[in-house]
Amino acid sequence: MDMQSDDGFVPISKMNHTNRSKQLLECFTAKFQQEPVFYVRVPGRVNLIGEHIDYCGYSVCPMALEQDILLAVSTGDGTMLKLTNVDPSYTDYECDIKNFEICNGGDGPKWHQYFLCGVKGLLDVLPQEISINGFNVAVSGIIPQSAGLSSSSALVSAAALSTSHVHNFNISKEELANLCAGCERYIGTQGGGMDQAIAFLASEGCAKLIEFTPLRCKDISLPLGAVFVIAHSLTRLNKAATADFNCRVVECRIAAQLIAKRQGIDCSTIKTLRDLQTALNVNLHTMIALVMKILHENPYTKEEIADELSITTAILEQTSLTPNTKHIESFKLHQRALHVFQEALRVQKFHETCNNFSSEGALVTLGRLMSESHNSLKDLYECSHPQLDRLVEISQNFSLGARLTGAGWGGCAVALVTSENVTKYIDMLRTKFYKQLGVENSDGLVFATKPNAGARIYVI
Ligand code: ADP
Ligand code: NG1
Ligand code: MG
Repeated sequence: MDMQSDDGFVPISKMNHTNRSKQLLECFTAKFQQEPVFYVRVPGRVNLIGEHIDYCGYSVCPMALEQDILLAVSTGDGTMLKLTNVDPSYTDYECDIKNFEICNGGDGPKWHQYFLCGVKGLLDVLPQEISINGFNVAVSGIIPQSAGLSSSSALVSAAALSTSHVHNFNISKEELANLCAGCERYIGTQGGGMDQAIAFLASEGCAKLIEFTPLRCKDISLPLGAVFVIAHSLTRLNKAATADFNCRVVECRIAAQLIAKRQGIDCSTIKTLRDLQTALNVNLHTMIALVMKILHENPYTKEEIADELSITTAILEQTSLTPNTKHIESFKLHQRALHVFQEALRVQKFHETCNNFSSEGALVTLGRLMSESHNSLKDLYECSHPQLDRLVEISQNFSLGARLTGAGWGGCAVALVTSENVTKYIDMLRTKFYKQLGVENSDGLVFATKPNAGARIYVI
């Protein structure tokens, strides 16, 4: 990683030496009978606003978390890659790094498959003159999993970063972010680039506005006194285990193609709703008006879509669907496209409000935008969960605003709370949410955040 210009490359003395890093070291030495030569840390993230729009090409507002994936690494013998995890429920894995396959079995990928995504992504760009080395890795992760805080991307990104460092390969953070966004798709999910971008480009103390194609990253200074508190709904979804996530991706793609066709644009060149907006050269309000005019609210059948696009259903499956969405027969194009354009507008407003914080009522505006975002994800995008809705509803009543964060279908909520109300808000959730579900100890399930730094390599 090219870290000469910033703090990405850090001496080991600056790493937080905690019980956790001690446990990781013990796990590493017990398994590999040697000391690690470097450590890699990649944070999880919370997305403040801009949900399910990165893969449509629109900007998002995440920040990095303190919760992270930490790897201890040493160069191995020959070309063997050996993985172990401090959590014994993840079984050890090894393979020849020159010859492995990434597969996603029916009920979701195994943990090592995420690691292999990062390895493969990096090896694919490694110049031929660099000889390929195996390596040994012990993993410690404390990002809640399948809960919308991006544990999967932190693992994929940490794998790519360790592969680059083992091979002494100089690659910029931006290149790593782009590369990791692409390689997580080997697991099957067709996500955007938000998680990997914030993992590499985050800086301490600010959230980021991440823009795509090309990837750009701007600081967002969060208003003084604004604290974002994360709460787990105690429901989860592994995004690679079902077709839910990819179904939304393809609904957005098809919505873009259908509007393009009606507007006389060659729809084979349109992959995202933003491609469509760029081709039409109009603003987001006009895009919303087009959705209202062109897309009906009833679900579209595959046949109707094929008819509209003047193609066969077989071609539709080939060009617009994914292997795990080919069986889907009904697509809600109006609702999904409407969410995307309205959410993109909310991101603009959120960013403007943070930049212009002196304006009266700014905190209230930010909170309102977050709550509107949740309502849209619940009603138009249908990616929430009843228990998560309940958590958000309780949170909205005791904060400035709250929403689900990440892909949804379970997972975490994020609420905007003034600093003086954080303790009160957390206590309220303990009583009104967790205790009602029989959970007496909610430590680690609800916590205040502050914007953390991006990926780092700690060298010895
Ligand atoms: P998220 O919303 O956290 O990104 P995903 O469903 O996309 O959730 O990915 C979760 C998967 O990532 C887990 O099922 C596991 O395979 C992998 N994973 C995440 N953290 C770890 C970890 N600490 N150790 C091993 N695997 C992990
Ligand atoms: P999570 O919730 O971390 O799986 C996913 C996508 C993001 C983004 C969000 C929804 C991946 C790796 N991540 O995040 O790109 O689309 O959902 O905003 O697919
Ligand atoms: Mg994920």
